[in-house]
Amino acid sequence: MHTFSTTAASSTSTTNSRKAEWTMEPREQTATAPLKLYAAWYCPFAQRAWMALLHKGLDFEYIEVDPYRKSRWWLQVSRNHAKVPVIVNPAARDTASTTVIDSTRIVEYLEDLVPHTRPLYPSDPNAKAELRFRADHINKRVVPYIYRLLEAEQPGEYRDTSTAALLEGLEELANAMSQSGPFFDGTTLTAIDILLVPFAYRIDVLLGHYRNFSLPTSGVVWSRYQRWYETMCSTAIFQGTLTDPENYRQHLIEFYLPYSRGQGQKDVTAID
Ligand SMILES: N[C@@H](CCC(=O)N[C@@H](CS)C(=O)NCC(=O)O)C(=O)O
Repeated sequence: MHTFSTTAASSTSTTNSRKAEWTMEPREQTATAPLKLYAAWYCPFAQRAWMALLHKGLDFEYIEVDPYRKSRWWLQVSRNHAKVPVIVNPAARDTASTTVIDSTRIVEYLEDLVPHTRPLYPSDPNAKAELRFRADHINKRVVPYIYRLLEAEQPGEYRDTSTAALLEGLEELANAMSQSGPFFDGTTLTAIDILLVPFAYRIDVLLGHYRNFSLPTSGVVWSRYQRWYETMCSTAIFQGTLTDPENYRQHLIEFYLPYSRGQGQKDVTAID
């Protein structure tokens, strides 16, 4: 059984028993009520938002939903986007409630909310622009190819081109990683680590299982990537998002079986 129910009657709020472990006294939080994170346990995009919340030590309520059930309630919560993650910052005395959709925007929003608490973006505008460039790279040149390769059940051109594009996109990232590490940009964890690791994990677990895919191991660049990946998987904020940690890997594999047969969500495979 998952710690988090995946049946998720869409209006059910799941109060997690481990919540106390994740929440720290917010230093800069503006709203008095906790943020609401609408998420799904298997979703790498939601994992980004969750990790960022943990990193920032913000007080939040985790609400498990089935984003594919387009109930009126869910459409209304998600501003008709109907995808997890969604963050809602409830109305406070002098502010209206705010709803933020899209994982990359959510990470930025959490930074803006508490910029001085364990910053995720560099203050230097040039370094920040560089980080955003890498974030776009992950979203456009890595993520779609993971889903493409996952849905490529039959060997052939689609599978081969997806594999090649994924390797190319990842190698470019690995080349840009700090040489001394352990994080992407050096000694401090930044947004780029959070944006990448949920997908690095799906490459390892899902593509490893369904496509017998593994990354090259030789050479300085791939060793760097591997070291980064192991570091990130061992962080408390990554581990803290693995619902039912001992069985998470297996549950993920089971959940993505339809995807591996070409029956998954299509828009995640789209490329600009
Ligand atoms: N670009 C979005 C993608 C989010 C996304 O596709 N989430 C999936 C679950 S992993 C979802 O909610 N799918 C529901 C649907 O497409 O109907 C983000 O970064 O947050």
